[in-house]
Amino acid sequence: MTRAPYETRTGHAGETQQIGGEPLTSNHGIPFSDNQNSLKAGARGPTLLEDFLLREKIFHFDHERIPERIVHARGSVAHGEFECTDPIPDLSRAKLFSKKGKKTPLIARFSTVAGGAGSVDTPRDVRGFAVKFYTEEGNWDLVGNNIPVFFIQDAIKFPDLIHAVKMEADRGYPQAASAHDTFWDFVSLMPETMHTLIWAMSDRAIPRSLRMMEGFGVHTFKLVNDQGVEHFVKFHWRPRLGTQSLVWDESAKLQGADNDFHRRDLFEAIAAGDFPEWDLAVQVFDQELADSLPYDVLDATKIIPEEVVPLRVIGKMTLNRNPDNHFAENEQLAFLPSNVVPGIDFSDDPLLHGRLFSYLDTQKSRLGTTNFHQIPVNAPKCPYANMMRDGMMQTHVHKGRANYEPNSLDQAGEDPGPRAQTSGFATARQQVSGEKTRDRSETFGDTYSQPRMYWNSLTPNEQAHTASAYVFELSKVSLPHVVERTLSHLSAIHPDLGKRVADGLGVPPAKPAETKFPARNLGTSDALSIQKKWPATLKGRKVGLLFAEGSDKASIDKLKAEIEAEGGTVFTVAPKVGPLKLKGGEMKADGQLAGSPSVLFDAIAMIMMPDQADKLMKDAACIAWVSDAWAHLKAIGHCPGSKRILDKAGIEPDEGVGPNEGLAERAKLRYWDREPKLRDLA
Ligand code: HDE
Repeated sequence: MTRAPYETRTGHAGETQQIGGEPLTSNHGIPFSDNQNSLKAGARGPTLLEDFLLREKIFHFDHERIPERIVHARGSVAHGEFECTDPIPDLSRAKLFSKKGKKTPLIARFSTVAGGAGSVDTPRDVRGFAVKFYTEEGNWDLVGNNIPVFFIQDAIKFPDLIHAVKMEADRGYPQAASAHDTFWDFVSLMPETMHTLIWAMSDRAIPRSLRMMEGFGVHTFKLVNDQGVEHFVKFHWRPRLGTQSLVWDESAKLQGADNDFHRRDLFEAIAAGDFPEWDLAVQVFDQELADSLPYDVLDATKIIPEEVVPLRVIGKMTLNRNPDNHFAENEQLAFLPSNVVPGIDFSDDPLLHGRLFSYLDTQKSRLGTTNFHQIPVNAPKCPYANMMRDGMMQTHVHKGRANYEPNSLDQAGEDPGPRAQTSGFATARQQVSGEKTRDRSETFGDTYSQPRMYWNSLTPNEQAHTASAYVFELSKVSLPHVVERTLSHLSAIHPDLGKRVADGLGVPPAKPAETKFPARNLGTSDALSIQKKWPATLKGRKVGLLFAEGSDKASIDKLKAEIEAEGGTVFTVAPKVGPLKLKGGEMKADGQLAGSPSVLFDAIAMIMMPDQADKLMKDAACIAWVSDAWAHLKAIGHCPGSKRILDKAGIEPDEGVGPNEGLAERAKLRYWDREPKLRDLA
């Protein structure tokens, strides 16, 4: 569209200005002549109620906000596509899985759980991992998390869990944090939370990037083929960049350095054409296998280890388009776990059943209308029609006399309207019997064995991080009986865990909690550890490069090229953004030192002349830059001139620290072995 320049009045009486673009109009199409001044009785007189343009603008602004999500309020979205790589028509009649190479558009939203919409990106928290597939048979919403289990077994406990973790009811704090009395009071009274809790205390809950998180459907679902044969299924997302995490001190400091660390990282990667990818994998099993397991597949606090039921990759998700508008595509995006397509069905997981109600219900409260499905980001991309009519903000103009079904008006030559189809979604047939009861199945009873398996599967360094996270959280709990009760659960999971956390707090270990189901040894699963499968790669990782006036431009260019050749990116940092005069040219820095702490990067490098290094050594921001990178177990590169900064900060050379030559290789890793030298972990 060519945008004609138009004339508008500006600040002072009589002045006009030519501005590009279409003229502004009211929401009812009436052109504005002046968007700077309200209608007044004289230039210095009172404002007139008659000014319908002013009133409409303020009225609209006053109602810009809609209620944020009650949980998962803070999230980031991206559009993309799913490509089927290994069709499974034998298992499911869902068309998106029917042919190799078949593509389905989608939108993904990643979120934190506890904080509000304006809270930070890197607290210790479970992350939401929700994907809406716009299939040709309607929308399928796979609304999962980055942790494969959930805190509770029954939906009736969800409001209590969320009340307990959110800001405390009287004081209104803390925001986006589980380290407080009410959360630990609740979870220590609910032993079924212990499995998800140990995941949440591990490095899984402080992801390095949304692009580096696994995702899980959590519940057991069903796949159904066109003969009606059913299998149980668990869905898994595996990031092609590998699963990577932050260290705790880094994630805490990131909350000051960049509140939007994850959202920015996702947006910038997609804008740069560096599209994040995940494999979609399924664990498929039948009733016989389910019956043979020492836990219940309907219990969302349990996993099925990959070693028991292997993962089969069936497709790939690529996120390749950023949102155009945060409100329209993120705030108005509404997921419904009840959105399944023919070929996918629910199991009897009682947590899932509560969700089937809750999400539909919440959208009415957030989006204000039963017609939220007509909002572009929620609308199916296939035709849809039924006899549901009217309601607030209806945007369809339904035609014809018949708004009921069945009808026979077609005999009179009118449109008969939509009919139910035999090929449509049909719930898998299932015998159901039993007494009406609020009992919980005994098969859900074992709450300690799988947390023990998780603990035993971690590397020693991951165990130390996990035990230290419990210590951190419980050190913020002011009620001794809650601390003691929690310790008794940890001792029941594993005596070593219970003892280490108690030692870290400086209290005696507690006796294991009494239980009908003491922890059994279920062995270990290497797939549960992040560090055991941590990839050595620069892809998706960022190196911070500090330079100053007089630095050698050729060395900067060379290091940049080496890092980029391995798929990494370089962010340059200098005391002033410049352009600065360098040896061999001029350069502008991407960021200023005080505003670009090293927590923003996966590795750091310095290139500068000794006189500039001497000057910078007096700047606390520079010392913090290197000592934080050291403490966060990152690779560090230096030139001969900048080595003295490392000496001043007391940084000893190790495998990760050395000259800039070779940094592109070293920057592919974190240096876990360095940690005992610099941090006293539990
Ligand atoms: Fe949710 N959850 N949830 N949840 N959940 C919501 O729906 C709820 C649960 C999850 O990016 C709400 O639209 C109940 C498990 C994600 O928009 C709400 C129960 C899992 C998102 C709701 C659960 C999740 C939500 C809030 C216990 C992982 C963000 C706003 C039965 C499998 C979706 C909304 C987005 C959001 C209810 C448990 C994941 C209130 C009642 C288990 C990723 O309806």
